[in-house]
Amino acid sequence: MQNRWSALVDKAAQVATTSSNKLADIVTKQTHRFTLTGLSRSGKSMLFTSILTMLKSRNDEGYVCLPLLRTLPPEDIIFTRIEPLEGFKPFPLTLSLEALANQAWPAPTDEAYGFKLIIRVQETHSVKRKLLPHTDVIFEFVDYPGEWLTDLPMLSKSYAQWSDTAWAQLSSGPQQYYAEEWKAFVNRFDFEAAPTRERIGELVECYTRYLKVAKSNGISMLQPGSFLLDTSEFDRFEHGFAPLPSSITSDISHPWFEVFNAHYQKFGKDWLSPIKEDVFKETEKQIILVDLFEGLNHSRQHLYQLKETLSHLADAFVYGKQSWFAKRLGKSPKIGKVAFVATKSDLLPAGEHDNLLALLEQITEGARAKFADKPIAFEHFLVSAIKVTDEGSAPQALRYQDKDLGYVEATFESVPTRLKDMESDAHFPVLNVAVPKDFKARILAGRGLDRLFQYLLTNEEQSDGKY
Ligand SMILES: Nc1nc2c(ncn2[C@@H]2O[C@H](COP(=O)(O)OP(=O)(O)OP(=O)(O)O)[C@@H](O)[C@H]2O)c(=O)[nH]1
Ligand SMILES: [Mg+2]
Repeated sequence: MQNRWSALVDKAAQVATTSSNKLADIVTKQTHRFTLTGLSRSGKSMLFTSILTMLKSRNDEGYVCLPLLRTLPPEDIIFTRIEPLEGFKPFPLTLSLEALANQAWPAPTDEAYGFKLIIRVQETHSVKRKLLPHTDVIFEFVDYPGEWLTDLPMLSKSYAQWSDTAWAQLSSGPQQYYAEEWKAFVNRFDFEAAPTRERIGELVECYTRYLKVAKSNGISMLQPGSFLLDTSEFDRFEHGFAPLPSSITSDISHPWFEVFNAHYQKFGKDWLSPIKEDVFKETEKQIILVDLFEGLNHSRQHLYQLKETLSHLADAFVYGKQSWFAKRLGKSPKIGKVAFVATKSDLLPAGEHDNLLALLEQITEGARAKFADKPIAFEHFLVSAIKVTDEGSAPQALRYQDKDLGYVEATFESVPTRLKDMESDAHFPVLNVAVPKDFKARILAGRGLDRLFQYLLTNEEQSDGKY
């Protein structure tokens, strides 16, 4: 109990040289920045909506029986406050709640939003309490379109490297079936003719069509993801590019190589670099949200594809890693922490959660292997930002409101815990659930948020991924 805040209030000691009278008025501030990372549709915005709704409910209605902040007894919290985050538009909570009230899911995110959560905690340790009665723990949260994350690795690749990789990728795995039109288009395309604005536009539009079709079919490794966002400020009509066959990318004097190379550089410099600076700043702990259901719903190949994507993006996930590691290694023996969190766990009966967790651990294997030589502790756990299902008549069953708003029951087979156990042509049907009318109560019934907060707030280790 006494040490609960030890990880957070270490800094208090730094100011303990001033007289204690003055210190009684001082509120120590500690800012922790967390960007919940996750691919598009992984559940970032819904999770933010839930966190904010829970906190508001806690403040406005004194609703303390939340799973949230179980590690933080109400008597230790003087207040929680939500404030805007400088440099960011406020998170559109009202819009999200309006959507939910209309039984629709919040819209996909198309730009960056932020908010600050300030938790003023009472110092429980008697000596420190005398000196520093309060500590403001400030969390900065940033939400962003998942497509931006997918693009970050492009910053460390040349156009030719990116193009060759993207071409190889779209020619393999389940995505090859969605790339047929694009490849046929390129085969017919006359690269001898000059790259006019119009012809560049045609090529870029055809490639973007591939990206869109592949995305709607559950493919995650799609670059540039920014082209999928019609609101993107990067003008893909003016400065777009696409991967080209290696016969062209191997000739740096080819006019099409020259023009796409120039556009690619501009994309990196004017669009991606500022996003990386502003949104993907260095953070202390990493939380990576993973949606396993899209893959389960499609095929084993889709899950392998997700595993590959996470591994490709591993460097982007653990952003700011250079200085992050240096700082941690240089100043303290603490190790870095990365949590992989499978979202939407309410879509499965509780009895299947262990299997989902095992699958998550398998999907992250490649990403974790990339950091085998780094001092990082990985955690895996499950979360549901909202619980849209109810228990069914049997342990393997769930009840829910389907799209036609009928209240139905579904019975589940066991989730495959190993990818190789899943038959190659099998898929695991995933519920298509409507947002229930009592969405607010269902947000408060979300699972795993306490675990998430505990992870953010303390340095305690957890031994398993269950809530
Ligand atoms: N059952 C269930 N579905 C969820 C939950 N969270 C999200 N979803 C579903 O997943 C979809 C995507 O969630 P978002 O929170 O919008 O995902 P995101 O990561 O913000 O996606 P982008 O904004 O596109 O990057 C939602 O529209 C819901 O259909 C959850 O806790 N339970
Ligand atoms: Mg979003």
